[in-house]
Amino acid sequence: MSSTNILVVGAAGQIGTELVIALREQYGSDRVVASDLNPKPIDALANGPYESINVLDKHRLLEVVKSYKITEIYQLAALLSATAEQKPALGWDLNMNGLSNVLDLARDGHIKRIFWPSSIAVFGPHTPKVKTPQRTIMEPTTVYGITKVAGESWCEYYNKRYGTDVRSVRYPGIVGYKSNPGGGTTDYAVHIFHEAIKNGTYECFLSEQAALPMMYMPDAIKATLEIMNAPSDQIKLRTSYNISGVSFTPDVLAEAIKQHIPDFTISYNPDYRDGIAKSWPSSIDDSMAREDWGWKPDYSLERIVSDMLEHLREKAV
Ligand code: AKB
Repeated sequence: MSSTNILVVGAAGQIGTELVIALREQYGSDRVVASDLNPKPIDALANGPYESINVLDKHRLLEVVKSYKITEIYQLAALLSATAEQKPALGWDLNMNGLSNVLDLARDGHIKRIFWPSSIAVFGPHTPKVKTPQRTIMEPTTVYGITKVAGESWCEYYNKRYGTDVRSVRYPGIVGYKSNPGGGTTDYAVHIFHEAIKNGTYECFLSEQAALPMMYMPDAIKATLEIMNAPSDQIKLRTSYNISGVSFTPDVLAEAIKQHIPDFTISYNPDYRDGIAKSWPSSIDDSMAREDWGWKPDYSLERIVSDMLEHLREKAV
């Protein structure tokens, strides 16, 4: 019988919610502890153990790790790109010290394996934009991106110095219907679907040509589970792997939605998030993830759009 006991920190967020659902399917609900700041779980997390944890409180983290005999932590608690620009000091503190606290639990022998997400935000305006390679210029202009570059090196340092089994992927923008994103530059690509169904129109905070790498949630969950389940010797990079799904502009996404909702209209009112988007790649080369642990996405833009609309319509009735 598996002796894996999992703690997901930041479980009420966009990816955390769906990851807990998938992990509970794989390991059984009792073995996956969801945690977030809220004292009570959101509905989607209520079918298994839940603990209120602030990842900056290392004593509380250790208490929960010991009481559930946790072996693996998925550390997802973070301020995303847009929110961190509003609160840079908190962004730095939460994103760096949250990671450090979890890495220290592994260094000190309390847990065996860590998943920590990096992001396309590690790249910056001087990075080659198209098919951005795994190893290239990384000069991010956002505090979020800076914490992700530093965090990647911190993970690699712990792996080399203490043998910490930490694994990571650089998520692009994630599109999904079960949970809502919060505080990201790529969030428009989820909001647009909700507004298309509810009001038939959407005002976009990015400009129409802001091309960004994106991925459907099932692919993001698949990548996360695959990298965590891969044999350790296949994980040759202990910084973080580029992974790629699809790439599109708001304009192209709107056109794809119009194929299903012909009257749908979009208007553009770009704000500071457009500046962030312009500093990021438009597409990603993920050949190292493909070679090392067999990564391959399943969803095209057309499939994402029809699946999103179908599920959101079902939810609306
Ligand atoms: C964000 O927009 O901040 C995130 C990300 C790309 O990491 N979705």
